[in-house]
Amino acid sequence: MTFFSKIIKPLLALALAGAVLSAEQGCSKPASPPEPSAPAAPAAQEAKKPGEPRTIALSVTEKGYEPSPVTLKQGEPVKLVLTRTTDHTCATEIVLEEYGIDTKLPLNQPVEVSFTPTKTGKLVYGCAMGKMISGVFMVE
Ligand SMILES: [Cu+2]
Repeated sequence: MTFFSKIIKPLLALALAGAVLSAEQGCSKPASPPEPSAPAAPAAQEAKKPGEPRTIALSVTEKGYEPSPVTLKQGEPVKLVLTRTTDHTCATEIVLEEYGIDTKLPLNQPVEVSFTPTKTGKLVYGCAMGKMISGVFMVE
């Protein structure tokens, strides 16, 4: 059986060598960390940037100033965007003496009024006739 062993031994040796090689390849693979499929997404940007006023849309309808009451935060600047949509009431402006506001509201034209509430509590604004028609901010 020398012929057989002469053939088999080299084959075995080759097979062993192959096994060792593949094992070495397996071990020598660089242990690189898995690549992230995409770079980390930047944190979602907030609609309101720091230092920018909070925007509050108010309508002036036949029911008055809407919505009301609106809760505000003390020290947080707000930008009111008022749109008067009716000509059937006397609420043709917004008056808020505490913050020096007395602004005409042309029909169907958004008007911006900005202020920063400095005191907590109820804040009543309204029309120019003693706030016959009025709305309320609750400052917290
Ligand atoms: Cu009035």
